[in-house]
Amino acid sequence: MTTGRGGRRLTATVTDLEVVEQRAYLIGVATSSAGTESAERSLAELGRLTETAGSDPVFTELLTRAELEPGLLIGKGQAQRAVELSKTLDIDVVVFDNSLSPAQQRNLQSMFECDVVDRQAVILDIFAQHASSRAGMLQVELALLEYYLPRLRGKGIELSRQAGGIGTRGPGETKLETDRRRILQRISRLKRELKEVAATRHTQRKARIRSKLPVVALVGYTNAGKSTLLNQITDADVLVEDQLFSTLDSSVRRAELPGGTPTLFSDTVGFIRDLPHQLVEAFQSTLDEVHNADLLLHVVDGSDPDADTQITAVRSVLGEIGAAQVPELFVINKVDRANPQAVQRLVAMHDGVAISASTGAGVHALLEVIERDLTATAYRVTLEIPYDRGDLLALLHRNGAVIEESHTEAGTLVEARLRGDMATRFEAWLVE
Ligand SMILES: Nc1nc2c(ncn2[C@@H]2O[C@H](COP(=O)(O)OP(=O)(O)OP(=O)(O)O)[C@@H](O)[C@H]2O)c(=O)[nH]1
Ligand SMILES: [Mg+2]
Repeated sequence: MTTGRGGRRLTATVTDLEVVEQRAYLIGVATSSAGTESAERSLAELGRLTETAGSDPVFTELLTRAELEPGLLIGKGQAQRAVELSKTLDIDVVVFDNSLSPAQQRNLQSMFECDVVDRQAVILDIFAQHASSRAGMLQVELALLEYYLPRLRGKGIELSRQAGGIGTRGPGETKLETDRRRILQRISRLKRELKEVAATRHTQRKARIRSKLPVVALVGYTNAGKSTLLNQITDADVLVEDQLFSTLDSSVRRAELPGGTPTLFSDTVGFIRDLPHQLVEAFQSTLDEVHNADLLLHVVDGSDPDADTQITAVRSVLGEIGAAQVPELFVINKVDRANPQAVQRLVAMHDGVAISASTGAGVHALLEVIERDLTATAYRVTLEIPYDRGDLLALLHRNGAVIEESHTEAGTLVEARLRGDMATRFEAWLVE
């Protein structure tokens, strides 16, 4: 039994009578080298994540250590204190902000009477609750199983003691499979099904490429305002919510830029620091939208004091999915409530455009910049340049964005983005 997507998810007990909200105890660990400030912000974010997952963060604590312990992450004494406190506070789940290795998770779990999970498990749990399309559910389930498999004990039955909290949910209304052998079977089934989904997506994308419309992908930290911007640009009706990871499926909408260029805008899943790599892998086909885009709009919440860290986290995921080479335009959003100096600094630092996706301020100017950027590199081409035409290769490097180069018998195979006039100039060397 659950509430709708907007509200907090309520989990019914086995008897289906009593509604239980997990009481969570959040622990962050700062090392002297990394400093406490970023650990504090990350811990505050974990609080929001925990709430989004439907649990109640009743107690939050930042521990400091010279270095992290391989066995327990924290010191034995610190762990024992936390065990006592969790009993006193009647805690259902202890959530570590730092990632726990499977061994650390098991060791800690054996000390506590309640469940012990980490930030990644919370993110996975939110994804499980928000998945709604078939592809989204398959992707999330695959990520969940791959995350939990090395964390199972024995045959795996003892995944979690409490029914229906972080770490037990599958996507939608399903419960997570907890038998090792069945998990392995399920993982191969999911991979097969996802291959089929990816093939369909590939066909759709090819049709789009044939239609030659440039694709602009909105990327950014979760809650930065990507969906709001998509709605503002294209009059779409994409779900916007003040919560983390509202959007899991990509949606593509068409709009005309001020100069009349028809363009496809694609909204997709938001990123976060320490995004579980199982999720990034499972979402590969969704994220192909980003990888294959002609331009990335990197939407930044200019009103968040943590904007710089968020930008770094997003860029690191972009690198992980092989999208680092796609041209990127920074959009500093929420200027209606941000500190003007902070916005100015971000704009100058990233050569960005300041907007408010909710009021629409700056959005027209943004579309003009997008149009200019697109015409600078609108055509993605594969060329084969003969070895005796070093002059052409040099021209390409000067005037286009070279994505990849390899060598064949006939010459240099180059994948690049070019302006329309340059693409025409290179027509003779185009590879179909
Ligand atoms: N004040 C203000 N709020 C905004 C602006 N843009 C978006 N928001 C709010 O920020 C919250 C998140 O917006 P979304 O558009 O859902 O963000 P998102 O990047 O799509 O988030 P995810 O899909 O969860 O990754 C919502 O409450 C929006 O109303 C803006 O320009 N100004
Ligand atoms: Mg969204």
